[in-house]
Amino acid sequence: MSNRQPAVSLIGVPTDIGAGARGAGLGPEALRIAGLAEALAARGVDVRDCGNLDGPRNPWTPPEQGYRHLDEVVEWNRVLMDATYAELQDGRLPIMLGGDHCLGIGSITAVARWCREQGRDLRVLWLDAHSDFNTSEVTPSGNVHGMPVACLCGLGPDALTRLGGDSPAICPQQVRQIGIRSVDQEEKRLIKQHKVDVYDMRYIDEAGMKRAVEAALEGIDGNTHLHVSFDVDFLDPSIAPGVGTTVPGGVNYREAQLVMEMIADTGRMGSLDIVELNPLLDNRNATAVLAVDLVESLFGKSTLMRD
Ligand code: Z70
Ligand code: MN
Ligand code: MN
Ligand code: MN
Repeated sequence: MSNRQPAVSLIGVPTDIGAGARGAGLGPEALRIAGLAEALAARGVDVRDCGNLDGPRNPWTPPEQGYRHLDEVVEWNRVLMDATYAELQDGRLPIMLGGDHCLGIGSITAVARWCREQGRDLRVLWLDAHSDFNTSEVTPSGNVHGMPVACLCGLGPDALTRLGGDSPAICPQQVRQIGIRSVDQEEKRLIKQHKVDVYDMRYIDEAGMKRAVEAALEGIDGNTHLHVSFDVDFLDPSIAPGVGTTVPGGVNYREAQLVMEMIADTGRMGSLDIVELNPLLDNRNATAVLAVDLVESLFGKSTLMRD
């Protein structure tokens, strides 16, 4: 085992503030119980568990002007942005333990700022059943976990698009989405208008996961910081039932392992989100155990010794 592994920091964000179902706030503890820190340590990774961040409770109220819980969403993301930035400054690879996917705004805003300061190129790999590109005008739910990519690209309320000061935090050309199979009607129009690069399930069926990942990783080099935002509903519900919205026809076990192994092979992953795990809907923590298994592959575990 090599010592080329980066030191990692686990940042627990126990909230379902942007979700459509309660329970994702229990995700960080479920991932810990599934042995995330121990699995990474066993691979020679220096692991710091920063514990859980604190933030407002979920008031579970209906949307106001197209957003549910906007003030609370902003507060959680502000706290997460600061924690993520601090770990990056400390030379560590932050792993955000969600929590719902609205938290991608805070983590990626921090990563984008850090990359700008370091002169690094940022590429965001969005592994998800959903595109998460809604705005308050078109959202069917008001749930901010359906909006983080749009917010990061400058579409959304100032409080979220300007979380890090500058807006946009990233541009759509830096994003690659894989596993997509549920996009709302108006959201599709926005995705096309902003030219987000989407490798949906049809692409994966026709071309194969290998081609999808090769295309998504094309152009990265030694100066690239790769941020992986892993929404657990990327996976097929038959293997990952513990998510708020199951969408059939998802990524299977072997495809998921391949994605993670190909990312590991680049050696460029600099930050990671694990989001939307909902232990209340899980089957004896199986989805958390699978997520840990996949993270091990992200950190270089493969069937055969390749190095
Ligand atoms: C739908 C919305 C969503 C989960 C993201 C769903 C969004 N597009 N659902 N992640 N689990 O309400 O915006
Ligand atoms: Mn810390
Ligand atoms: Mn998502
Ligand atoms: Mn999703």
